[in-house]
Amino acid sequence: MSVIDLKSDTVTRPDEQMRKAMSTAEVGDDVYLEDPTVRALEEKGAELTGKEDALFVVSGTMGNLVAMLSHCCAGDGAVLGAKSHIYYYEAGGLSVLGGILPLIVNDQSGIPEIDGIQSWLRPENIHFAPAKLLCLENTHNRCGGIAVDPESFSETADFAKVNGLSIHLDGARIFNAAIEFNVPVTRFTQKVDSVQLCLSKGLGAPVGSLICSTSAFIDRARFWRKKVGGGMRQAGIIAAGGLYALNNNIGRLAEDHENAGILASKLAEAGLKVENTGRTTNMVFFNIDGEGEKDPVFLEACKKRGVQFNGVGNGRFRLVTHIDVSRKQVLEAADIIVEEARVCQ
Ligand code: TLP
Repeated sequence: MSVIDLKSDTVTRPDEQMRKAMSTAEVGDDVYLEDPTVRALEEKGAELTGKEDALFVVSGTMGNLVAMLSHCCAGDGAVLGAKSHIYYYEAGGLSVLGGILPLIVNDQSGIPEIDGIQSWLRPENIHFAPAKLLCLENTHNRCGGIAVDPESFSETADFAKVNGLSIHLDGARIFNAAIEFNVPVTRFTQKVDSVQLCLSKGLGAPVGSLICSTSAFIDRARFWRKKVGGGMRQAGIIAAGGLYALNNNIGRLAEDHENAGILASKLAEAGLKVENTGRTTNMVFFNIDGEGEKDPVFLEACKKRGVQFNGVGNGRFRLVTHIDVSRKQVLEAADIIVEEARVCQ
């Protein structure tokens, strides 16, 4: 039985051409700044995002952490969406390793509310941890994979800037947002001081993320990456996969969005409760009846028939389309999910 894996866009495997690029990559010791392939990847990331420089890190989580450590000192506050990946899914690294206080704001629409950000802009006072940084996320994972439009994004970023906050963008899927609105990725990245982008999500590389920012910031980030044990040696082998992805796999993200749209329509037509968050990119969220007690049974029944995906709690499920799932498989998966949901509900 072939498996249709919709758990995440992190599950992709490098194809033949990407593997060839990796196996033939020129390498050196990157801690000595001697790996030409890592350097080429960093230069490409900086060029695409319109930043001066970039740094290759092992994961999105490390990219966000190292960026936050480079922006803030212990005791500083970072304004974060309550549903942001940094707050929800990164094991509290910012507080454990950086002594940074999360200042939480409602981000139900995919972006922190301006009133909420405002409420953390408190006067200097010995009682308050000062707000130093605002973190944004685009596309927004837990809010349905929603792509935040360039206008709302700019309005929020401009508000933060005018009020003296630095801005970090968790752009794990920033190319999905750019493709969705058919704008250059710089429409988003020019509004922020630093961006973390993942090579190992929809872009299909096996490992890695880039932090892109000014040269001075990247020097600081390199220092922090070393402190958290992220200095790599002949990393060109994995960087080559990322470079191949940036050169070849950005445009095709549109296919994943189309496939997610088809999947969402199929489930909705069959009467499943599909969340409609507007620009949902490569993710589909849907709900089945109950408080979550049927979730494991439903997931297992689909898995037994070759369709894998994750529950995110209380009868809510996420399906993610990606480079390793074809249109035909998406249609097959929709039929199986609908049938098993009927049995479970
Ligand atoms: N997200 C993963 C899980 O951790 C939930 C997924 O399957 O979607 N920012 C965003 C917006 C992300 O979605 C993720 C990964 C990360 C950062 C972290 O990236 P990695 O997994 O490379 O540390």
